[in-house]
Amino acid sequence: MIKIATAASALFFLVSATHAQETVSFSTGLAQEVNSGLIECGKGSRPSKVGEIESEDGLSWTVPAVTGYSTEEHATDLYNECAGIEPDSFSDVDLDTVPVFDAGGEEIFTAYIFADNYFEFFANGQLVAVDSVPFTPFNSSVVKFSASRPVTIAIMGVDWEENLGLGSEAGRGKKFQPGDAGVVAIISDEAGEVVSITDSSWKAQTFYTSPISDRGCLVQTGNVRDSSACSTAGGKSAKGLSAAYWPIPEGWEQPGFDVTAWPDAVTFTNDIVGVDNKPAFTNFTDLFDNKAHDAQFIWSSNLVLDNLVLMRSQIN
Ligand SMILES: [Ca+2]
Ligand SMILES: [Ca+2]
Ligand SMILES: [Ca+2]
Ligand SMILES: [Ca+2]
Repeated sequence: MIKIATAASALFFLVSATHAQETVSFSTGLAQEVNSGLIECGKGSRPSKVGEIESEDGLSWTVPAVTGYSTEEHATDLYNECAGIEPDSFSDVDLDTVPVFDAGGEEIFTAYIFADNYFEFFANGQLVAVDSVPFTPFNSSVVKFSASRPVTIAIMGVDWEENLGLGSEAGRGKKFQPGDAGVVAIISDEAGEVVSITDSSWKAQTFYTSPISDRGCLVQTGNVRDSSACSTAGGKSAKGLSAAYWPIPEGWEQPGFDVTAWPDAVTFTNDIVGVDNKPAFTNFTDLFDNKAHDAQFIWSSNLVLDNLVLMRSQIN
């Protein structure tokens, strides 16, 4: 009898622990705008607004994400229309002017990044730099850092939004059209040898999924947060649209943080992400579509509805 009771309590504890790990919060409708735009660019760019919203369990969330945009070092621009930096190709970029961030080590690495829409880049737990353009126009970046191997690379990716809390923007005749995401990166060592590309060997986990028109479509199994059954159709009004949030674990970017239980990153083609008309990408295919080391766009399993995705890899 005691034995059974003990087994039952142990089982209850296990279930609770698993449940706590999977806890999801939901909000309904639009967030309150707290910033009307992190950057002034013009040129038809969308304002990079920031909002706050309370979920139904009483927690407070910043959308699309809490970022270091206003306080942290911006990455050097490969291509940035807002700053008038628009080289035709990689050979026109002067890499000597890129500052080297000291992430604790002697070896110097160079990373090239294009994100739809925003990234923060960490090496061995330290924030190297953040994307210089949060939303649009699309831009691309380069960062250098010194570190010791193994190097844990962590990227926070944010698919920015116009309709705060509802992961959507005006487009295709709808006011609430969900936008898509994706991050591509290639990292080389001092000799120019490629040491890392974004691909399915990376880990990727979502922390904000929106808009959701039917909460029953979201399926959680362990660490898998699967929204593939959710509609990506968007709509003409905010009525009935929700968002799902999971708290970002403390120290997720640190080398000691174990991501083995996170899902593998999912890769997406250039066509799916839609980079054809984006010179921030197409002027740098030497980098992002390198013939010997073709970096892939990565994200979580839902390129459209997952809007805040943490990605991790390691350079050995
Ligand atoms: Ca950007
Ligand atoms: Ca986007
Ligand atoms: Ca590629
Ligand atoms: Ca999205």
